[in-house]
Amino acid sequence: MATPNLLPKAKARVVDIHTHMYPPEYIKVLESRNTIPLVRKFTGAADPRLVLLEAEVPLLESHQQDTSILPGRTLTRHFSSLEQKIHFMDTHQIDISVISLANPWLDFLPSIEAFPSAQSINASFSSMCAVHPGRLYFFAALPLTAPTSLLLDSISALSSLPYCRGVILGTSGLGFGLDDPALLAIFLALADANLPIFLHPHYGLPNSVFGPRSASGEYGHVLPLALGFPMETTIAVARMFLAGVFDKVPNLRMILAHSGGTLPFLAGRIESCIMHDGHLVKRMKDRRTIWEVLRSQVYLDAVVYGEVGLKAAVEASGVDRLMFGTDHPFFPPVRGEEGEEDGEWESVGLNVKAAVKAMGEGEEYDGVMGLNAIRVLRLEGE
Ligand code: 5CU
Repeated sequence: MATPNLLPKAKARVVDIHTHMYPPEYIKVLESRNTIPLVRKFTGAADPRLVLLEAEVPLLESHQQDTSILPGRTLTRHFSSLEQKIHFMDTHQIDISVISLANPWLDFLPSIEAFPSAQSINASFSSMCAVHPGRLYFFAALPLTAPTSLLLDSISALSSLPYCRGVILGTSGLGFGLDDPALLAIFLALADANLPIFLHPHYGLPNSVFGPRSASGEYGHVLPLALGFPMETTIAVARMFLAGVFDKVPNLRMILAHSGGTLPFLAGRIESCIMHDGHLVKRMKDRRTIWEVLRSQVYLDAVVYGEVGLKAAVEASGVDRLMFGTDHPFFPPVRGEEGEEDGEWESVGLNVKAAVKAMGEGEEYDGVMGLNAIRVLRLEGE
């Protein structure tokens, strides 16, 4: 059953900056695969399943013996259908969406395939945006495994696409993370092109930290998604900060998924650890603090599902740097009633309620729900 009166309507326009799609050609690739990420039909399930995460591998391997818990999640038409995206937006009174390819993007493809695939996916997103001008924009796929010269050309091409407003990146970089000095040229090019990075997790933490009961599926997706994802983002940004990336590329702008993982909560601890490490005090003596970086180069989405986390995000980055998101098509209703996915989603309602509780329904709420994104991502007037 749909939750009634889910969204207090913001007085200004509502923008969803964290909303994913897998274009049909990407789903075809997943269907052809035997290792994660993959799409597969399982006995006992009406719809194919999308299996993405390393944490899902143990269940994928044991499903023949035990079919009571299926690996992955249902691959609904919400993942690839433009019509469904617009229906979801209308249902939740979302005026504008900035769509992005979901994890794990093109990380699993050989570098020779990743670049043309990104071009095809970005072309698909451009065409989708053109069907609904003013309602859709996109963060482009940028496969860092491709040769740097191709990536630099592609960044310059992306900056002139009418609906492209940034790029979505995972945390793996060229295999050594985002503090790899080899990435500085890419970061500089993105900053020069005024294309922010939407940083999104995928790899989480090693399965061993979650234990055998999580591996058997007993704890569902709670540990990898609720804890592994945010820690991954936190670690990636902390590494960039310690490497001085933000000081070396002062115009680089990053939008962090899930309200920055745990950064707003842990920034003080990061600062304290730096201050108490003689070697870092010397090496980083002219640095800005992580608090300063959070308030000047970082934006956070408001996908944290609770008032306390959202207030921490507001305190860390400033209410004018926070932007609403849904994480659609992940986290659909689970009760499984016929047609329920076409109604209102509780996962959306949780983030809206958190915003109302954290900041009331005045100007700050309108900013977080849409006006900040319109300003930061230049969503006006195409
Ligand atoms: O349910 C999941 O695994 C996910 C995912 O993979 N990516 C995402 O953005 N949200 C949830």
